[in-house]
Amino acid sequence: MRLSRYFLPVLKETPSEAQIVSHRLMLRAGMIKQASAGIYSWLPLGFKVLKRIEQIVHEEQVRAGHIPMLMPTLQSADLWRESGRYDDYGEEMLRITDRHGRDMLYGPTNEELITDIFRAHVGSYKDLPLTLYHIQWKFRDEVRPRFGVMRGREFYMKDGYNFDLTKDAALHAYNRHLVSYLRTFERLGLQAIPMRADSGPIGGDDTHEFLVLAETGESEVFYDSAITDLKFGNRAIDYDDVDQCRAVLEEFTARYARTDETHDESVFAEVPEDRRRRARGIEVGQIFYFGTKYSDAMGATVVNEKQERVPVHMGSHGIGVSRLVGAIIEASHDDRGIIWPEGVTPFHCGIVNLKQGDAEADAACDQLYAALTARGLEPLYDDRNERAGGKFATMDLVGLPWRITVGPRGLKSGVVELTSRRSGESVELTPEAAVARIAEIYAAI
Ligand code: 5CA
Repeated sequence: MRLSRYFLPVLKETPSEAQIVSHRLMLRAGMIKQASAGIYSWLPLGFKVLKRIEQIVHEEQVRAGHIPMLMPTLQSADLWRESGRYDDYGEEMLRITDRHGRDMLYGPTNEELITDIFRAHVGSYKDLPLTLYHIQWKFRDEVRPRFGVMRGREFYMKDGYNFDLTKDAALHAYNRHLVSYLRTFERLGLQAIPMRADSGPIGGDDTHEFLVLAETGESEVFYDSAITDLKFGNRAIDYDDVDQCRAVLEEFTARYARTDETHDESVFAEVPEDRRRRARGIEVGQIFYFGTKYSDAMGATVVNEKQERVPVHMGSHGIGVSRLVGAIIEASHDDRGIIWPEGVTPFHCGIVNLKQGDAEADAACDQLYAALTARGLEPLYDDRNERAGGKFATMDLVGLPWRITVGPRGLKSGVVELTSRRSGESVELTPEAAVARIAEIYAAI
C-alpha cells in the first residue's frame, strides 16, 4: 500500500479523553474513531490488525477440531426466558422491540442460541463430541465503558460451545480449549496466564480467565512468579489426546494464580514470599464448564448407548478479539508508538523514501515494493512528499516491526537500511538482501 493512497488519519496531538496508552496510540495511529460511548469504527489500519488477530484465532480453533459458524447479533428474548437469564442478566443487556412488538436483544453471549440450534438438530450420542464457535459482535451495556476497545459496549468476541455426553468428556473439551488458548495467545505475541476465576452470569464452578499482566489492567491478580517462566512454545499437541491435554492444564495451573474474586490469602501464604506477586492484568479470554445448566433448562438432550435420554454437558469459551488489539499494544509499545509483534502487524514492513521525486530513489522503492509483494508480503510505502523526520515519526507511531529506508546516498553504494522497530538496530544491505531477510523473518513465524 502506498501511503499517499491510503487512509491513515494520524493525530499529531495526544487525545485528552484517552486514559491509557493503548487507547491513546490507537487514536493517534488512526486505527479507530469513537462512534458513541464504547462503540468504535475500525479505520483501515485498526481493521487490518483486528482481522489478523481474528485469523489466528480461527486457525487455532480449527486446529483444535472446533467448527466455525456464524450466529446473528440480534436474538429473540423468548430463548433467554427459557434459560431464565432474560431477567437475571440485568441492565447490561440491550433490549429492543421490533415493529411487531416482539422482544429482541443484542446478544451479549450465545449460550441460549447455540443450545437452541443443538436441540433442533442433534439427538444422539453418536453426534458427540461437538464444539461449534463463531466470531461475532457482542453488546454489553457496560455502566462505564472505558479504555477504548478494552471495555467497549460493542465488542468482537470469539465464543465457542462444546457439547459432550459426559462430564469427563466435557472436561476434556475444557482442557483442550485451555491448550488451544495458550497457543493462540503466544502466537499473538502475548503471555496470557490462566487464573482461577469466578463464573459470573455464565454459571458453573470450573472457570479460568486468561490474563495479560499490565499495570493498566482492570483485574487485580495474585500469582506465584514461577508461573511466568512457563512457555507453551512449539509443542506437538494431539487435541484428541485426553492425557496430554490434561497434563498441559496441570502444568499451567499448578502454581497459585487467581483473580481477586477467588483469591485466598491463606493459600497464597504457602507460596514462598519472594515469589508472591500482586499485580494487575487484562482479561483476554475465559473458559467455562457449566455442566447441564442450559441443557436442563432448554431440553437439550441426546440418546445415550443405553437408549436413555440424557442432558448434554456443556461449556463455553471466549476470547476478546477486539480487546486483544488494545492488550497487545499495552504489552508492546514505547514512547514513540506501537511495536507490533510480527504475527499481527498490519503491514509486514515499511518503506521510507528519503527523497521522494529523486528518480533513482523512487525507482529503488518501486522495485522493493514489487519484490516484497511478489513474495507475498505487504509493505506500507511512505511515498509522500514529506520530511524524513515526519516519515520516521509516522512509521514509529504505526509500529511496523521492520522499516527499509531508501536514500540517494545509500543507493550510490548499492545499499538500503533495514531497521528493527523493537531494538532500533539498523543494518545496511542490498535491496535484494533486505527483501530476503524480511521474507525469512516472516517465513519463520
Ligand atoms: N459465553 C462466555 C464464553 S464465550 C463469555 O461470554 N465469556 S466472557 O464474558 O468472559 O467474555 C469473553 C471475553 O470477551 C472476555 O474474556 C473478554 O476478553 C472479552 N470481553 C468481555 N467484555 C468485554 C467488553 N466490554 N469489551 C471488550 N471485550 C470484552
